[in-house]
Amino acid sequence: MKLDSKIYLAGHNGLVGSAIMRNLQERGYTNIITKTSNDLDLRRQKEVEDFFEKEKLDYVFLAAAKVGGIHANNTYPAEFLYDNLMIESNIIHSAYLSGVEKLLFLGSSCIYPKFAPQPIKESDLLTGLLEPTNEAYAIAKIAGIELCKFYRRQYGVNFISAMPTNLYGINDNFDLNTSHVLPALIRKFHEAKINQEKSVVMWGSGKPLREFLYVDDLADALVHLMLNYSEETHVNVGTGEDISIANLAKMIKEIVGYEGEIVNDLSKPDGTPRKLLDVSLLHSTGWKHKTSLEEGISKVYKWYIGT
Ligand code: GFB
Repeated sequence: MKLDSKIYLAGHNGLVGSAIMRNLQERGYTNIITKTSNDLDLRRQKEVEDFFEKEKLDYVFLAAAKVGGIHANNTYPAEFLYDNLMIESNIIHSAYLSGVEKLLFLGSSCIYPKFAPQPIKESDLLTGLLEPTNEAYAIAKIAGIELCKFYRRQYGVNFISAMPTNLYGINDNFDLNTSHVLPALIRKFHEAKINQEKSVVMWGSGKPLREFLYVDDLADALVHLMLNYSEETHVNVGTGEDISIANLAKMIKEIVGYEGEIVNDLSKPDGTPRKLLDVSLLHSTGWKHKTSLEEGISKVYKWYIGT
């Protein structure tokens, strides 16, 4: 990828896309193409094919997706399946038709079986049943990986896939109904501190274990893979370390400086008990994360309160 290569960044306004944009700009890339969803609806095949045909793109980062936390996934499975299938099918097929040099597709660690052995290896894909709360999203993302794999096998194109663990960072979604746990808890503790509330509600038992990666580290890994990795196997991207939701809540509570209690809402689902990624393939390509969880949460909290 040359500094003036024509790079299409799909999903540039999102958590991941905006971090990829920062990373590409820091590295000196100058020809980055973006489109808002008003200008280009990625679910419409004709619009996407015409866009690729007209633009003659060299590289594609496929970071556009319908995403959300456990509640959103569980409540809107039709949209999570349909929107994601359409977006990835249209982009991957159009990239093939228009001769894109390399494409990177982004999945998610929820593609793996609910009870996969830990830490989860790339080869554990499709070896067991999925977690029901995010089955629709997982099926869509598995289809995306398989599209890249089979287009590569049948047509010889250089399409690769990366599977990030749970992400967080600036530009995250802080809407309590649709967000992931980390931004939700930052918001809840912050508001409880300001309003001097006695307690903050944590969904579920607090026992599930999750691995969290700072999104700027993810973006750096993705650009690294675009530059250095061209194999069929999708690559797990994570830190290799996890934490219980209860301990995450304690950490965020401390960083925010809230002094009240944490109470459980057991009517909310726990989801997968654990999804820690095996990151040895990623490390073998020469990349490792830099930001510790505490440091990352502090950065996001500072950004959230606007300092
Ligand atoms: O981050 P999260 O929504 O998604 O929830 P998943 C992680 C855990 O945190 C669950 C608990 O056990 C939640 O019950 N939790 C505690 C909370 N308090 C809260 C809260 O206030 N808000 C939220 N959202 N959770 C998603 C998948 O699963 O992970 C997606 O649904 C995707 O498909 C994404 O893979 C990365 O980690 O359970």
